[in-house]
Amino acid sequence: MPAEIKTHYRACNLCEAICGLEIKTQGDQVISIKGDKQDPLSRGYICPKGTAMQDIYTDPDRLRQPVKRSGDKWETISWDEAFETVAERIVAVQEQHGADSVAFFAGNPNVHNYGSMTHASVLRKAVQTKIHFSATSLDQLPHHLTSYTMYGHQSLIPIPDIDHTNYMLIIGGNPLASNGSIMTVPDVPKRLKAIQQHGGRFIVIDPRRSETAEIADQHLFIRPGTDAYLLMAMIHTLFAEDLVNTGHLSDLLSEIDDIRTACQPFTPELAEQRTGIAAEQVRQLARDMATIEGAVCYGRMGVSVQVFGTLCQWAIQIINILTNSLDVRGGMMLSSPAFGYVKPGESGAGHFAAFHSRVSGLPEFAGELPATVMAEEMLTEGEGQIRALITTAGNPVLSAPNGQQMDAALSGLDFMVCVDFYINETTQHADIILPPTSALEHDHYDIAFHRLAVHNTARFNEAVFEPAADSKHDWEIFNQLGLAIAARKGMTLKPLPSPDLLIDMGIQRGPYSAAAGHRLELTLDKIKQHPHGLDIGPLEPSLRERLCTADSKIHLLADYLLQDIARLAETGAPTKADELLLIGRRHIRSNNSWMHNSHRLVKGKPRWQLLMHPDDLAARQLQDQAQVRIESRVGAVETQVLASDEVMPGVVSLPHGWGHKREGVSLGIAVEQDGVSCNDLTDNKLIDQASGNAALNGVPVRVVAI
Ligand SMILES: Nc1nc2c(c(=O)[nH]1)N[C@H]1C(S)=C(S)[C@@H](COP(=O)(O)OP(=O)(O)OC[C@H]3O[C@@H](n4cnc5c(=O)[nH]c(N)nc54)[C@H](O)[C@@H]3O)O[C@H]1N2
Ligand SMILES: Nc1nc2c(c(=O)[nH]1)N[C@H]1C(S)=C(S)[C@@H](COP(=O)(O)OP(=O)(O)OC[C@H]3O[C@@H](n4cnc5c(=O)[nH]c(N)nc54)[C@H](O)[C@@H]3O)O[C@H]1N2
Ligand code: SF4
Ligand SMILES: [Mo]
Repeated sequence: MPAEIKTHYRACNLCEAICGLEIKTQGDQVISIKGDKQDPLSRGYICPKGTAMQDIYTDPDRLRQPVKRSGDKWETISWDEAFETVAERIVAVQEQHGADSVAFFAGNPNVHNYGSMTHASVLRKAVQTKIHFSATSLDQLPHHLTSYTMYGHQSLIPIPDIDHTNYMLIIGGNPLASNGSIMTVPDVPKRLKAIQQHGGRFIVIDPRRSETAEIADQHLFIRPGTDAYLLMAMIHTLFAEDLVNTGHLSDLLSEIDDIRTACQPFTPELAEQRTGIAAEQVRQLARDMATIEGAVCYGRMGVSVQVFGTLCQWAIQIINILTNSLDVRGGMMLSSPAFGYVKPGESGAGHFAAFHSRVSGLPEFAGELPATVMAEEMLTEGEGQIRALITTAGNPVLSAPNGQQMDAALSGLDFMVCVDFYINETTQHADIILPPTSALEHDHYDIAFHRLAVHNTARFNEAVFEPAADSKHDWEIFNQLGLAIAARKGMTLKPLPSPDLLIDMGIQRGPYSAAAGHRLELTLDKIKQHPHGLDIGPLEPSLRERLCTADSKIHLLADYLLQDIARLAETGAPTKADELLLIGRRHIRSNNSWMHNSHRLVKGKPRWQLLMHPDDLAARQLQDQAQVRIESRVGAVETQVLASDEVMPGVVSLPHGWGHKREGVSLGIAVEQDGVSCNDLTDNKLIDQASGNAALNGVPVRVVAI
């Protein structure tokens, strides 16, 4: 008798869209994965990566047991031996070189895995180092610093009310490929079309005519890294044309005149020179933001991960504030999650520049140093040099700038342990790899992305499959490794209970709990009764009650921002004659660096080529589809060029996360793919000065024939 066919409901945790999935299984086989039509947030939407969840589960290259490196080979070991060895080595390094000689790097999937979010603290308490890095500083750090500065908490991040907006200005985001970021917005194609159907518009500003730009009402090319001029000129225009309306937030704002003064030099004419967008067009964008009710300005990777990332995110907030678009329907509002609702007195607000990195003197934020300095902190001798590394769900060799330097730095460490289930470009340098269960083997509640969603929902799902025999979840690894290290240090440390219990406690203290007097009286058990997700309702204005600043006001300015505005004023026109500016590119079938081992995702035409405008090809006498050499300050790669008028002249685009074809990587399908790593070109010294965030977009490169 064949096993019974079962239907499971589970949110996808690969990207920020958290789509509901309907998964049919038979025994230990997945039969089908479809969109869950009853999920109130995703409404049946799914992308090709959701279907590929099963490939992670079945992947023969995925580690199921801890492995230890001996020479070029990997040897399977028991969990006990693995934990004991790691504890012994970490403690030995710390005894010899000090507590801060051990560092952490936490990668992106931690944020998509609730047990990693709840339990990382146990391991951190045991290791007790001050040196932490994560993918945050390759990504959204400017958003956190801006929210910390203006609203008093790094996680009070306003989200576009996309379902009710009449005008959406999207700068440096490509939700049609990414499915949204710092905006959890599954089913985004339909949601964008709905803006147009109800008579609204959306505009895209991007150096590439992206998939999103393709369906927008208007697309404007912009020279990479120059968005700050555009945004400052929009603010300038709001003042110059007397369009400022701070509406219901007026009593919370003081420094309006200082903003007027600071933006004075940034005229639309200057913006035109720098960005390539006509001055009159810049004025029109400001006028539309000011005069259309329910308008919103939103910016993502393209404006965060560039040389003026923080200034851009700050200016976007200011534009929303000055046009009465913050905390109003159709503008930007805070999500109100059942778990992790930020209100005054909440922990984790953040802190900034409490200490600086040893070699380059970059500031910490919320206890983390910028990932751009991680390699130099390993390679530069002296007191405080990093000698050992713990990575959790991260692949910095492919994801951080100057990948060659990172590769060299990792290979010189005294000890490295990775909590990861693949032997990839980064983990191949480990002494020990501790593999957690895969997503379908554990339960799930999304901690991070309900907090950033365009509509309030809550969803808990049970594991689809029993975890494999003798396997451990990420949170169990954190607990047990933490305890092993603590024991060696003679510390007493308590393990944390399972994540569902912690989530339940948080929900019962949250805004929809009985304790808060809410009619839903939410508990985790109640949420479990809605396996498709519980609809809590649309975003509502709530900023006033939730401001975490000491004086409960919005802080429009800070010294570091004024310094950065001065830096912008002093910055000249970019690029030398033969230089091109390199930007990234995401594709719906790719997920950062780690989903290229799924045949169903990588099959078909290649997606890793360098896009270049035909005029730029002609100027260099290059042929379409030729092999070219791309050179930057830090490195060079060779790859195929593809002629495309999608990118503006002077700009080339290469996606990140490729470059698997190298010695030591055990990913059977990924190593067959031809792409190179974009981050072998991006520059660890090219940063957003204000925050230390990497500037992975707008990197000067030269492209030459081979
Ligand atoms: N040039 C350029 N570089 C970029 C970007 C860009 O746009 N351009 N984007 C940046 C951004 S936004 C980000 S977020 C970073 C991402 O940078 P990283 O977080 O360093 O990289 P990922 O590719 O997400 O790698 C994730 C790793 O986690 C492992 N993993 C997956 N799921 C789990 C799990 O559940 N548990 C554990 N323990 N491990 C797991 C995978 O095997 C893989 O090794 O890259 C950044 N780098
Ligand atoms: N399919 C897929 N989805 C993903 C991911 C993935 O790898 N694949 N990664 C996830 C992660 S970790 C993140 S952080 C999000 C990112 O989500 P998004 O920010 O929406 O993703 P990107 O596609 O990187 O969009 C950035 C856009 O900025 C443009 N750009 C580059 N430089 C500039 C500039 O200087 N100015 C302006 N105005 N635009 C510029 C690029 O051309 C690109 O279209 O996506 C998430 N979703
Ligand atoms: S958009 Fe795709 S990868 Fe992202 S959550 Fe939905 S199904 Fe998963
Ligand atoms: Mo990211």
